[in-house]
Amino acid sequence: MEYQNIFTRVQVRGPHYPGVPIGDEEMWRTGSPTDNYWAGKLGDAQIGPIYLGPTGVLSLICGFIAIEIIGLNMWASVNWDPVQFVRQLFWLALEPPPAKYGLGIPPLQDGGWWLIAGFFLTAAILLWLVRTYNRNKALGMGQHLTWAFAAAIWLYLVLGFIRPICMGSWSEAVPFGIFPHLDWTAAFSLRYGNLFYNPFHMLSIAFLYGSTLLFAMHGATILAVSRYGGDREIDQITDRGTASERAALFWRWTMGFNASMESIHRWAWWFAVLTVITGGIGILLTGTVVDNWYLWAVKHGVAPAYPALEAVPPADPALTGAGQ
Ligand code: 07D
Ligand code: 07D
Repeated sequence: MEYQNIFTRVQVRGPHYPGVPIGDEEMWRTGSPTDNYWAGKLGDAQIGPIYLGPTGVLSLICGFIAIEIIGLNMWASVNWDPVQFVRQLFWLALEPPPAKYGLGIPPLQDGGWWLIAGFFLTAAILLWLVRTYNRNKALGMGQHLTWAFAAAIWLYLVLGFIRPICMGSWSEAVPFGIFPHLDWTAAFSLRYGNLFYNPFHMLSIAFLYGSTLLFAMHGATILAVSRYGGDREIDQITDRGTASERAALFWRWTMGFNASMESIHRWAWWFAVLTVITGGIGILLTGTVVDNWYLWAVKHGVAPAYPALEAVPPADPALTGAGQ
């Protein structure tokens, strides 16, 4: 059968394939496969069977409990009015406890629900990490996905768990809510003297931007040689005149250097992973080691100091004659 890629209007419809045999664990692989037209537009048209397994099921249950607690608290905050719940959903929040409780257990209505929801969300995420590990292992794969996910979880844990513990208060953590978590992000930056001057925020941004650049370069390069089968990576790696060689030559001719078919994926992995690793370091240092990133930057010659206010008194309009 002729090979089709995502830009053709023909959908790939092979015989359904459940995946390699997994012996005793077969019972966890559920659902008979179906074909979906829209899934076929984006990738493989076959949906399922999915492997849930004990950690998958537990993770979903914990995630459901977390969302339920968050949602019900938000709904309660608009007096159980369903219309206002939907209308104000993006603005509603479940806030962490106020500072007076420190790391203690607060009453349910005053941050207790936040703590419980946080526990279940974290359990869900960690169980999903274990599931990622197990599925990679079962397929004989490396653990690159597990480590990458763990890196993101590092930032998540710094934001909502590790740093609040270092600061001695849950009130330092992020609220649940769409816009409230953005307000928290902006307030955090202001409170600690402008996060732009945090060198780890700078690094994180460089890796984030770098990730989009690498993704664009790699995606575009492979699509550009898909007419030579470049998307079928394996048989293209060593041969002369192949898609791979053209892809490599393009970059060597353009900038004198080219990644290899393997190393480009290492570039991508490291950039993505370093975004959240450096980010987590930056957040962990904030308020614990550095109180004001602007003053830190002035001290280290990164930012210019503003003139001291009292050195430049505002001109008195009565004396300058302004407005007369
Ligand atoms: C596209 C993969 C799919 C994932 C999606 C997100 C939820 C939340 C809400 C229960 C790229 C699923 C969303 C599960 C459900 C409730 C109340 C990934 C893709 C589609 N943020 N953030 C968003 C989270 C932090 C910031 C959007 C999570 C920090 C800014 C979404 C976390 C800071 C902006 C979201 C988290 C921060 C956003 C889109 C956890 C600093 C935006 C995310 C667990 C890093 C953007 C309205 C997306 C937006 C946005 C989720 C943490 C800053 C709601 C789950 C505390 C500045 N964040 N965020 O597409 O539109 O990611 O906000 O740490 O502008 Mg955020
Ligand atoms: C949040 C990792 C955790 C997510 C996990 C996934 C689920 C399930 C469900 C799909 C995103 C959980 C999954 C729950 C999903 C389904 C079904 C990764 C997360 C485990 N900043 N800033 C960053 C920029 C400013 C601030 C990073 C730019 C201002 C704070 C990034 C600008 C102020 C924090 C970045 C800018 C400010 C950050 C995040 C520009 C606000 C952080 C990297 C151009 C006024 C975070 C060190 C990331 C960080 C962070 C970019 C501006 C505040 C590089 C481009 C000055 C408080 N900012 N920022 O990948 O690490 O997040 O900082 O202005 O905490 Mg910033």
